[in-house]
Amino acid sequence: MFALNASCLPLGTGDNCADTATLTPTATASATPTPTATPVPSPSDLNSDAKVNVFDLSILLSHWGGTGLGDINGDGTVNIFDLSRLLTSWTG
Ligand SMILES: [Ca+2]
Ligand SMILES: [Ca+2]
Repeated sequence: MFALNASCLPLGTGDNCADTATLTPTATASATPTPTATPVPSPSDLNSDAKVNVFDLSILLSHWGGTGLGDINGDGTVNIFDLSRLLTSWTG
């Protein structure tokens, strides 16, 4: 099919006025799944409820001076430094 081109003067068979523009398929963007951000569990979330609040504070205080649970910074003792980290991570 020839496209009407008013600015073209047909010569010979008129092929010179043929619409030479070819349709090139455009790449369609395929839907790529967007990775969902996985919340990084806070080490201050001592009871693993995805919040850092009074319950975690209670756990920390109940282990105060000891080891293990509540030792947020992993230095072997539950102390003011762990409390500081917990309060910094406080979500309420
Ligand atoms: Ca918690
Ligand atoms: Ca500690």
